[in-house]
Amino acid sequence: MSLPAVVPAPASIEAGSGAPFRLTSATSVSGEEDAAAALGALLDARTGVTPVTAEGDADIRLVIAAGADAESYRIAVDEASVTVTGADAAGLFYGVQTLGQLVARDGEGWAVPAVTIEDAPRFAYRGVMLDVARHFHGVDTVKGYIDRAASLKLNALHLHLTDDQGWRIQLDSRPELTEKASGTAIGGDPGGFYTKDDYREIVEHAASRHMIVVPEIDMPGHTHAVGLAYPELAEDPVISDHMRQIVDEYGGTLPEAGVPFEALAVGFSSLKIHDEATYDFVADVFGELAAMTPGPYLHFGGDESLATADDDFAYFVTRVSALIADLGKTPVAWHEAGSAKDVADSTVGQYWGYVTPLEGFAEKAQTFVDNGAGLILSPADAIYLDMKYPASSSGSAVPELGLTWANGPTSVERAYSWEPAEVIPGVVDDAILGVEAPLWTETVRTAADIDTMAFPRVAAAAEAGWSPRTGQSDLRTWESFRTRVGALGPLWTSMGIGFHPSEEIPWVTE
Ligand code: TNX
Repeated sequence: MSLPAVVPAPASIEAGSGAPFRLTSATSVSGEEDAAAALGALLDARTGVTPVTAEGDADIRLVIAAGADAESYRIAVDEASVTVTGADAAGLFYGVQTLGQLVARDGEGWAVPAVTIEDAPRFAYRGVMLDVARHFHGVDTVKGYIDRAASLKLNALHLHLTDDQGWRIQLDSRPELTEKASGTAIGGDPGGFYTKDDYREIVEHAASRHMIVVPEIDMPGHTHAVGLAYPELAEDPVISDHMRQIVDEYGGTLPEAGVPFEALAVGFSSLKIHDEATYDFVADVFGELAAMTPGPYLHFGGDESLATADDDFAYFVTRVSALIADLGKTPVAWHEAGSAKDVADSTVGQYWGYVTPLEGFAEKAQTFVDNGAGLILSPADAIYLDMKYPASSSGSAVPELGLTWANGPTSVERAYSWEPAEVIPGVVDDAILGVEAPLWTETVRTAADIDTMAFPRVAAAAEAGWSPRTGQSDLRTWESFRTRVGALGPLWTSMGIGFHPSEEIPWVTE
């Protein structure tokens, strides 16, 4: 018998020999209340059957038993009962997600195959990033994305809250930011921002799904919007030939100081590096954000600062990383910040180069490894979810959504076929904090667009972050993955996920 399909692949899974557990309207559940509620919602959406709550040993038992690794869980299913044991609340939640994937049609009814699963994550940090600056995405969309990501055992939502096109988070210390720099987005679309209550709601919803929020305020580049609120902090835009080409190709107009920027080009803006007012601003922004954010990380960007001189960039990164560390938070920055040799030691680098690094990229990333803080891996030619999908063989054109700069179009197979410990030479598991799949939103305007771009490729990123390394499990192959993902089609549909029906995947319809 073939093994039931679980994504991301569990550390160990063994099919039992007995009959399956049958789910009926009489099925009872006992144990942890939050986990029972999560399971009830999942089963209701997938099957229409909601287990009844019972005291003591019910048919489905949801238990926390401390002692095993953080976030780990165990599932034992036989004909009579289902037991899910988490090492902690997160582990139990992940066990419930796996159980949701195991439920399958059984004639007219529903059943869970006899199976034993023992599972624990490979990496502590498993993230998705959503860019809400290029196009704004409201609280409900973000909450939906949290639910979707958590179902794949991802535990971090990185919000790219600011960029040249807009500032999306309200701050009491600097109200002009949202008053003057949040109203627009790419292509003349409306902007928007999160109030402090909105942000709190997102943080709380994430926590209920065992996710942290990692807020990013991108600087010293990607700061044109700051100049709309505080012209005195911003340098004039620096226009390159490359930018002229991008604006020719994708439309819009070149940036102009004091005018909202609605096109796609990057690398033209910079904060003033040698003005103390800049650091007062940075202190206000990260000070307030630290107080609003229970998670340990504050991301300060640092990517593509092409309009900032190299030594100015290093000076800025050194100061800002130290400022964040002094707030008691762990700074995170895109890997370019590793060119500053004095970046605060606790700073985590986020690598966005390719699966095979281009010249210079690995060296910058190495700084964070040498400092002992390590790396989050986001290889752009594999798990940048904003890259286009390939055209289907039926001859339809390359799908409209998405960009191509990172060796795109990016197939699901390419999103899957890389191994975290083989990206940067010498950087293996102990220096890798985890894996994160970014979704930039230059072309991504709606919740449906997010679903299409993320699913199924985000499942490949989840497997890279959670599952045993390539070669250490029979399940860690593209052939296995595509079959297992295909089996999730009906579950994803029941969750309302409008996934891209990639023809690389043998989708099951029920
Ligand atoms: C690069 S890679 C960016 C973003 C763009 C993205 C589009 C990196 C850290 N930054 O500014 O939105 O490409 O794919």
